[in-house]
Amino acid sequence: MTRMISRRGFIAWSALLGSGVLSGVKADRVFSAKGAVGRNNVISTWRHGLAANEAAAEILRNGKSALDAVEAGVRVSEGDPDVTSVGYGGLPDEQGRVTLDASIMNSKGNAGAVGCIENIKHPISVARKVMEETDHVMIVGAGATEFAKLHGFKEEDLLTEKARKAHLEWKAKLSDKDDWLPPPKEDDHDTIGMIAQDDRGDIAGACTTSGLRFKIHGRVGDSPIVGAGMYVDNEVGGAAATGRGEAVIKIAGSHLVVENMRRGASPMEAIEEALKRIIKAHNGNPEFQVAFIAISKQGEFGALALRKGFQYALFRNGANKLYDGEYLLS
Ligand code: SD4
Repeated sequence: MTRMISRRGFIAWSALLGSGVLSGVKADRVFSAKGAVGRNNVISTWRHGLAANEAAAEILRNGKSALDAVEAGVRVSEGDPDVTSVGYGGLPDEQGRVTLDASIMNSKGNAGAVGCIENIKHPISVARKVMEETDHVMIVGAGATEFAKLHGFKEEDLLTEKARKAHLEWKAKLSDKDDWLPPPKEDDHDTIGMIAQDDRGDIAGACTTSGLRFKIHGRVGDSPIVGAGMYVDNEVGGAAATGRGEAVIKIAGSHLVVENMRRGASPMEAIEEALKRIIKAHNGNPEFQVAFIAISKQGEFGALALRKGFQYALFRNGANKLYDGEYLLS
């Protein structure tokens, strides 16, 4: 059943957040007044977004740009071996190879991305190099690793013992009943998408992932595709996605969220409309998770998922908190 978040619902939702009732979290005014440009705000996906937000906030406190903040922020998840869907420690593809996707976008509308890169721990920084050192947007596969090495990145084995064992176990259980894209378990969707707004009100975004576990070798998801996994327009806002990348790519999800905001939708309304496109495209009942986070230029926030279980981390007014995401399908 689709839960309707009507305009009235949005008002009630924001009132709940304001009163701290929702998720048992004491939230201050999450939605700032229209016209008031937010300062030093960071939103990111999932629980590991908390540590990533801390790193991003530290950069912002030092007066640096939203771009520096999102890069530093998501690098924390990339470097954490316990985060099994991002960077080092990410679960491998069907061949046991860890292949990573990442994209970054600055407030000037420039973007860089890498797809299916191997043996490089911080693909987000390679994506930034693509943006700043070339006139290309995206480099993939062996070319991306080669590009990274030429720019001084160290080649290293990213397959942890935990990830290797998980792959072996998956292989041992292989049968013709296996689904290449099985429904998510709670801990399967951990891509980090992050949108930050700095002291000047400028917005930047980053998204980095090892993608779907045990995917077909060479599969690239939404995360490195500018406009799908992440998008920023500094006049309007930014958005990032997590979950089933194929569904996000097909609606150019993050771009759609930003364009909805351009037409006057709040971040929550903008996300709801995008998610409803996915619901419609899957006969009213997509059997997977997708969630978006968004920040508007005015410093408003939104985070919404198709299904229960999504969490996001929000750094605002000096406080960094984890929230349970609202969702549309029950
Ligand atoms: C992908 N969107 O590769 C990513 C997966 C993901 O949390 O978000 N996991 O499709």
